[in-house]
Amino acid sequence: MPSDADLLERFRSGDVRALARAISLVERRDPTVRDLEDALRSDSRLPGVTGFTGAPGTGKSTLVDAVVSLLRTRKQSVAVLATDPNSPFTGGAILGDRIRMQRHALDPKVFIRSMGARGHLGGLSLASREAIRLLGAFGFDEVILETVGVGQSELEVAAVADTTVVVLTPNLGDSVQMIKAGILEIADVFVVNKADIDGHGRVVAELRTMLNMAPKTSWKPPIIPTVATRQEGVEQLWVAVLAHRTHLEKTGKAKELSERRLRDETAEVAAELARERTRRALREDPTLAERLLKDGTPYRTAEEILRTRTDN
Ligand SMILES: Nc1nc2c(ncn2[C@@H]2O[C@H](COP(=O)(O)OP(=O)(O)OP(=O)(O)O)[C@@H](O)[C@H]2O)c(=O)[nH]1
Ligand SMILES: [Mg+2]
Repeated sequence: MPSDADLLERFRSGDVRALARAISLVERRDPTVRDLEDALRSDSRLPGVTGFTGAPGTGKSTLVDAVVSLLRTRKQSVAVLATDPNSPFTGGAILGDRIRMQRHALDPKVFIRSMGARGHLGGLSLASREAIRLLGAFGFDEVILETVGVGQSELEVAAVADTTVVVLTPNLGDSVQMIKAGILEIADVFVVNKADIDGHGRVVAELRTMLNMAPKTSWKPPIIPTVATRQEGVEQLWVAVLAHRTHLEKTGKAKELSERRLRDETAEVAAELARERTRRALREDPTLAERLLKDGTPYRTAEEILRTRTDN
């Protein structure tokens, strides 16, 4: 592995391996990436960030692949971050079947990378936010996040993406009534994929009824039917994503959102630092640890640690 001494230079010159290396540092929470980030700050522009989430096998990767193709015909560069909440760190290895985008593998304007989330302090959102800033500094126009909708992962994606696309299909066995709680709130755009199979119309109709019953908001999530395997509906999908982006800009929500996220991210990082500091104090100070065990006072001990310890 090349040394990191010239990482900044290689990154600036557009060396994709330097980008991959920087994201690995982020993934491992290696603080040396901070110098790179500081140096890059002035180059940074934020890319458009679109998240795709949905149950396993709904066709997210196939759709994302089709969106990548569409964006490439428009001469836009695009990075795909595929995250799997069930996998440990991948070090950038492609998560087998989960990503079906091999046809873009040789296109230098397409960057595809997977990130594992298991065991990641602060969850996926901290790592993906940092990765998105790096991708922006590297010059990518668009970033697409794909995550399997299990556990909390779709909420984490929604916390990072400007626009969240929730992918449903007719053959999930669950009718729309059984859509996981919380999904309606995070969806900016619904895709009902696999429009080529039976039951599609019913899912669309049920979803529409359900959305009509939801409280009125300034943005009503559109429902886009697609056949990802045939690239059908993909242009309409992207029109909907861009319309949502325009809505965010026009209503001032884009600015509000990015400010709120910076505050939230800072709070999350602070929580993570405090956690690390506390674990270290308890590990390195047997007296403190013994007292905690004897008295059973986690709150008081935590407050004391935060009040009296520093990291250096
Ligand atoms: N009939 C039909 N099959 C589709 C369509 N889109 C995707 N598929 C198939 O559905 C299967 C799953 O597609 P993926 O794109 O891997 O789905 P995914 O949501 O990324 O799956 P995970 O990442 O494992 O959650 C594959 O066999 C696809 O070929 C579609 O529009 N119609
Ligand atoms: Mg996939």
